[in-house]
Amino acid sequence: MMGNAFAEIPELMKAGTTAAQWEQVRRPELFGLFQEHVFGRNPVGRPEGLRFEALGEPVKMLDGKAIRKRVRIHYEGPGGKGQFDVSAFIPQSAKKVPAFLLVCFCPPEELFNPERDQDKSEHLRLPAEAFAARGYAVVAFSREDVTPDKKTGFTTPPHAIFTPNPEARTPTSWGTIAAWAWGASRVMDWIETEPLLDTQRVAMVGHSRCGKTALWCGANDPRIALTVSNNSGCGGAKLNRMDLPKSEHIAQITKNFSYWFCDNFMKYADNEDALPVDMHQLLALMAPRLVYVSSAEDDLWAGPEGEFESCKLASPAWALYGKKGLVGDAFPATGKPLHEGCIGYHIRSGKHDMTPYDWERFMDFADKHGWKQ
Ligand code: GTR
Repeated sequence: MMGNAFAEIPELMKAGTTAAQWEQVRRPELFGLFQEHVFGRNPVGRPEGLRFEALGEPVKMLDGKAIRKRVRIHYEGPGGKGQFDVSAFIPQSAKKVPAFLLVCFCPPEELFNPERDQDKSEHLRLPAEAFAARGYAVVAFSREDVTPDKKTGFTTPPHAIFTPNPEARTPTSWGTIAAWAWGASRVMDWIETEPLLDTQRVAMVGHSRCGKTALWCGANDPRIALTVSNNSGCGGAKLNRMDLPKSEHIAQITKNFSYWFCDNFMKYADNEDALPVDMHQLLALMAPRLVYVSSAEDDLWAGPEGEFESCKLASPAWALYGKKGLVGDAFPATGKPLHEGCIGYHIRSGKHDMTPYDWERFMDFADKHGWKQ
């Protein structure tokens, strides 16, 4: 794999595949390959005893332009009980509000702190005023609240609840990204109970390792109408078979973060060509729903060209439904988003991050595809 050339990319589908064949045969086959070789199989979907506890009364924010609600999600299974928290920032509106379901890095209660003061955490990069003005809610949870970002996480919930004996893990047992994505679907379960939110217009969003999580959640959960992966790179939107020497490869990600994936994924370190799938096929699992991929110019570790090529190669899945995937063949200029088709893409200047610029583009894309209030 040299000089930006592609190694042979696994085919998305055979010529002549129809939408029905895609849904009944090819999509399930691809989904199964991602379970078996990349992320692992979830032992549970919506668990028994799932319940939602309101944490206090809703609090007004931004002079009453929005409210913040806090909720604790409780669940149980063979190995005991688990819980994690959600913070929802919901603009005032006469109509049901579309929402971004955000898997984030800090405790969610820090994100929409009604005082919005002090610390340096990611909440300062969440443009609350813009969300309120444009009519978008943000429902956030912290990935570490679902399961810790370390290998020992397999001995804590939800792994310890649904796979109680870590010794019994197999090469296809779910990894940490799959558990985070499972947590996001439980947040979606809560969203479905919240009358202020528009359950038909929920976008799953994450940055970096959480961008990988967003993609796996979108592939698993058909209720996610738009999946946004920001700077997701290796194990996310970036094609593994594209030779981008400065970007992260499977050998590096499995050395540092083996537990994010199922054990089978380790087999593909320095052996990308043997992996039966590549990441354009992950994006295609979302068809005909909306997908958005965003890159940053200085984020060579995530491989912007590889993220873009995935969008191009996934696009025939949308054609099966008479829709357009990515519209635009050439890698776009920085700051010139591609928003025409059902797959959106932009690259901004700057480093690995998710900034107000990125959020504004996600909202532009959603607006363009009929989510504008
Ligand atoms: C890096 C990792 C990337 C990306 C990033 C992040 O260290 O190599 O794959 O996920 O962490 O999540 O910030």
